[in-house]
Amino acid sequence: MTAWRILLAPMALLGTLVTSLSAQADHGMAHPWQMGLQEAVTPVARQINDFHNLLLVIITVIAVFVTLLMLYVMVKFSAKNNPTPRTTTHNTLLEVLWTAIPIVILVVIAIPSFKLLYYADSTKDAEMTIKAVGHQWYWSYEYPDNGEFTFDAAMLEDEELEPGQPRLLATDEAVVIPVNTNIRLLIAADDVLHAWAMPAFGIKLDGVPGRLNETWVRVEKEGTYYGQCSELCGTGHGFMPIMVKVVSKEAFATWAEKAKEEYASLHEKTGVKLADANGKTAE
Ligand SMILES: [Cu+2]
Repeated sequence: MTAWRILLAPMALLGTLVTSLSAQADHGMAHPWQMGLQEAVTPVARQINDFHNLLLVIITVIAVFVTLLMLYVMVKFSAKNNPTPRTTTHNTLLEVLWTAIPIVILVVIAIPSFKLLYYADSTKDAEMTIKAVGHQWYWSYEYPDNGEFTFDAAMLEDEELEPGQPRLLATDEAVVIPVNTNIRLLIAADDVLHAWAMPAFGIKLDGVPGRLNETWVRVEKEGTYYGQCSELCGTGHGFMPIMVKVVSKEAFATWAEKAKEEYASLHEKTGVKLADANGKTAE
């Protein structure tokens, strides 16, 4: 009992420290001394956390089992304890078992893994669409459903940071999205490979020139979240972060009205007239 307490005390202390650190921060980003993954704020991220925890249990059991087995063999069959070894080479039962058991373990891993892949792939009932395009070295965003506007988001330099804004993560313009809304995310690039990665949302998807990748997001908690480009794209790779502000649906509607006036229109920028849901193009 006492031995357990001694073993558990530092872990409990660490747990308290980690909880208080994450409670302090209202930002979805990595923290000093963070244990585990960032707090999940989407259904996909939550399932990724659960899957990660399942793998953690499996890998721990395997590592402990193999370590104990090796220690046992090293002691029991050492030259001192076992001076004249037997010359047996095959054991059918053992060979069948050490083939079959890993297969069972892999199947146990594969089933939730594939389920999660399909779940994260796309949503059938998207309420709106946002397109993110990677450039060397900034992101641009398009809102085809909320006034067909587009804007660029570039990293803030150290001297431009406002108090509380994290270095290398904050951008001049934020991607504003409404809370509790199914959003289709289209990700592309116009020069080289980039990747739009947002740990708290469980998203990391490549932007590929000439190809449109799709995923989806439904954020359940308002706040500011930070991510980074996660595909090596050149010298500015570390300097094209992603900043997402998740706000209430009402605040989003107000922002979109303002953004329509403030930002460039997609028509003007691309010369393309977007078709609405009925295939009608706007004039
Ligand atoms: Cu990049």
